[in-house]
Amino acid sequence: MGAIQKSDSREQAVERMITLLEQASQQDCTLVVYPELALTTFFPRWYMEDQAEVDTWFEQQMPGPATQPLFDRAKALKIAISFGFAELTPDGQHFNTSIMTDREANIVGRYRKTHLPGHSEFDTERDFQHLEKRYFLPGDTGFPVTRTMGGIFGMCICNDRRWPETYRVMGLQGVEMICLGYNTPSVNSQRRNEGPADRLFHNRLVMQSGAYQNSTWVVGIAKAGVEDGFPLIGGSLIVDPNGKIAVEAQSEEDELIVHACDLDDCTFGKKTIFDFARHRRTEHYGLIVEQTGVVEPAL
Ligand code: CDV
Repeated sequence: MGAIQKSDSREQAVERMITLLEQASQQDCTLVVYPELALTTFFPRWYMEDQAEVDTWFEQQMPGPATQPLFDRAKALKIAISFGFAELTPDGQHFNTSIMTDREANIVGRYRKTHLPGHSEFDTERDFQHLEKRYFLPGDTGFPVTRTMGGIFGMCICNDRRWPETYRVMGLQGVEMICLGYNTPSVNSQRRNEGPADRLFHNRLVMQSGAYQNSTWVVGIAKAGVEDGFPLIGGSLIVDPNGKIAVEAQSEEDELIVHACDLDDCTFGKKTIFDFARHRRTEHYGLIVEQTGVVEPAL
């Protein structure tokens, strides 16, 4: 999806999502994946102190009044969908969430972002803010997978894609397709010379590795373009279970990319080099869960 400006309404975003859905139907798609925070601008770039204002960016119902038309159209076209939004739960918790539906528009999977990047207070050292740690709680879902449409599907969100643990936890549940959306600034706010070329390189690097090392399809979808003066990379792609890019977006506008993903293509890698049951050595992996930060050996 292209940019969504701060002044754009959810209804406008949903209208664009429905247009893409119609295009997908013309090409016989059975699943359409949209980006992280697909209904609004990437609001964590804005510093807000008033919680009532913050809450205006969140959805208290899914589907809700603005999103019901998307669910209705998806159901009519028999297309499963996955998209991200800011979720405010009935008990007042704030999450950066993605859902997935089946082809009848029933929600069959819900994932809440685990690896929240950024910071929680205004940071004068950065070129622009990234306040996800201010507005969201770390997800409480872990990385569940869902059996639907004859396959095993999982989700993660944006920064999660940079962490090998994300893919491996789903890989250990036999995942065959990981759907993920992202909003990645084109420039590193803490290192100006890290621009779009580096950002796109890392984008491909992490998703191709995650796909290959777990023999799964990865569908990574950008919100791209310039939102209120802040550029986001594009580079939406579909990676096959061998780690190769099957198709990649060419624009930073609303653009449908399509690929016929055969989930059986996951079998070869899962039965050979990445047959986890035969080859993993968990007796040596303890540090990964016992320790969060780096502990260097004594000098
Ligand atoms: N929305 C994100 O999670 N963005 C991060 C940026 C901050 C690096 C990302 O991993 O793309």
